[in-house]
Amino acid sequence: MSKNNVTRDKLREIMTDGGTKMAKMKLNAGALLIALLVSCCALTQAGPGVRRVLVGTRGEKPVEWEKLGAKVRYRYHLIPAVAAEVPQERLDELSRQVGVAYVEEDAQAAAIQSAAERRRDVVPWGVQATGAPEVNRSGNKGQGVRVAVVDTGIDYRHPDLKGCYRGGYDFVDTDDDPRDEHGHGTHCAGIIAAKDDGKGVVGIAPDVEVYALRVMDRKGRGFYSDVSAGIEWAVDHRMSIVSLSLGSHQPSRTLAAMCAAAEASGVLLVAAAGNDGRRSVVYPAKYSSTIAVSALNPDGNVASYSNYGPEIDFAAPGTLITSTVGKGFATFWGTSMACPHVSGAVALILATPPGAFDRDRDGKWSPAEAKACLAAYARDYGPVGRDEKYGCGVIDVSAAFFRPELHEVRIDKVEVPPRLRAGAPLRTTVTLTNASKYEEIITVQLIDDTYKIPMAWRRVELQPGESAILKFQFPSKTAAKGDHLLRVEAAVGIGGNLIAASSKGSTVTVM
Ligand SMILES: [Ca+2]
Ligand SMILES: [Ca+2]
Ligand SMILES: [Ca+2]
Repeated sequence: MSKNNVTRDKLREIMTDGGTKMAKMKLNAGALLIALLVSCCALTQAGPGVRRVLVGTRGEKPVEWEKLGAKVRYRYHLIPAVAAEVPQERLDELSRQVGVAYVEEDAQAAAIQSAAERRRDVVPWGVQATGAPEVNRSGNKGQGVRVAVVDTGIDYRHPDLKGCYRGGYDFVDTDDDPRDEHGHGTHCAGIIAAKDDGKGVVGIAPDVEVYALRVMDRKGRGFYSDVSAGIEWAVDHRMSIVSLSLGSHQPSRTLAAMCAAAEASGVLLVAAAGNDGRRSVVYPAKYSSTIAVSALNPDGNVASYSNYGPEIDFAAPGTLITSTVGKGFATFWGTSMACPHVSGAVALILATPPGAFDRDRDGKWSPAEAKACLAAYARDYGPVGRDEKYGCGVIDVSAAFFRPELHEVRIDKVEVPPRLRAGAPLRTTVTLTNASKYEEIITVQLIDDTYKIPMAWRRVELQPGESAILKFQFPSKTAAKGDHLLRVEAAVGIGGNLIAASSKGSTVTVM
C-alpha cells in the first residue's frame, strides 16, 4: 500500500531529524502509522464480492460450505471454528445455518512497531534491563525452551538467528518457508534469541529454539484467521511460549477462543499492548489468556505511545531497541519490541525448575505459575502495587532466577590448626562445592567471629558440581591470646544482593 510507504518514509525522515520536538513528533508519526494500519482492518474482502470470515460452529451439525459457494481456509481443531471465504450475498444464508454459532469479520492485526535510525550495539539496553546477562552467565540461556514468534516471519539466514531457528510455517503463502519479507518478526526474534557470539547483538535467551509462524505479509498486516492458525500450530508442535507482537482494537470470538485454548493446554502467550497511547489495550493482549506488555523508555517511564489499561501485566523495554533485521541491525520502537523482552525472560524462567512456584506439584511450569514467579520478582514502578501502566512492574529475570532455592553452595571443610603460637602465620584451608545446577560466582568471606573482624574475601567461579580449595594465610602477631572462632561464609552474589548460602566455623586457640 503506497500510502503506508509514504508514511513510513516520512517517519524515517522525522526520526533522523534532531531537535527538541523529536519525541513529540515521533509519537504523532507513530500514531498516524497505526491509525492507517487499523483503518485497513475493515478491508477483509478476499476478492470481488467475496468476504473473509471466521465462523463459530456448533456440535455435529454440518455446514453446507460447498452449497454456499464458500472456500474453507482453516478448520481449527482446538476450537469449534472455521476460517472461510464466502460470497458476500450468501453471508446471511450462512449465519442462518443450524450448524453456525456466529459469523464474524476476519479482522486484520498489525505489527506494532516503528523504525528509527540504524545503529549497532552488543548488549542492547533492553536486554541489560531485564537482568538477562547475569542469568546467561550462570549458564541459563533458555536451553530446551521452544518459542513461537507469530509475526511477519523470520529472516533465518541472519548470522545472529540461524543458530536458534528451528522451522515453522508460512500461513500467508501457505508453504513451509516463513521467511520475513517485512523485518518486524526478525527484529522480535533477535530480542528473544540473538546469538551470544561477540558480534551484532545478544538476545535475552540465546539458546532457545525459535519457530517462525508467518501470519503477516510484507506490509506487516495479517488476518486473525492466520494468527489463530499460527497459535494452533504452536500448540500442536508443543511450543512453550507464543510471542504475539501484533494486534488490533477489533475483538474476535475466534481469536479469544484460540488464545484461551492455547493457555489451557499450557502454552504461555505474550502479547503487545498497542501503540496508540490510549487507555485501551489491543487484542489479543486484552484477553486474560495472554500476558499483556506495555513499553518502557530507557529512562524507565512507560512510553507515551504505549497503550495501557487494567489488562497490562508487565512493562518491558520498547523504545530505542536495537535488534536483527534482514540487512543487519536496526533500532525500532513499539510495544512490539517490549513483548519479546517478556517472551525471552519467560524462556529463562521456564528453563529452571518451578520449585516453590509449583502449586500443583507436577514438576512443571503452568502459565499461571510462571506468571506468578515473574510477578513476585518484578520491580514495582509507578504507583505502589499493580497499576494500569506498568502492570505488576518491570520483569527482573535476574531476581527471579537467583531465588535462593535454585542455588546451593556448600562449605565442605574449614581447616585451621587447633592451636597457634602467637606470631606464627595462620594457615586456613576452605573446601567448597557448587551444589546447584548452574554456574555460580561465589563470594567467600573469612571472619574472626570472636572479635568481629573481617579477615579476607575471595571470589570464585565454579561450574555445576565443581569444588575449589582456597588457601589463606595471615600473620598472627597482633592477634589476642585465647580462642578465636573463624567463620567462613560462602554466598552466591548478584548485582550487590548476596544470597547467603552457607556458613561454617572452626576455633583456633592463640597461645
Ligand atoms: Ca550476536
Ligand atoms: Ca506446575
Ligand atoms: Ca506499580
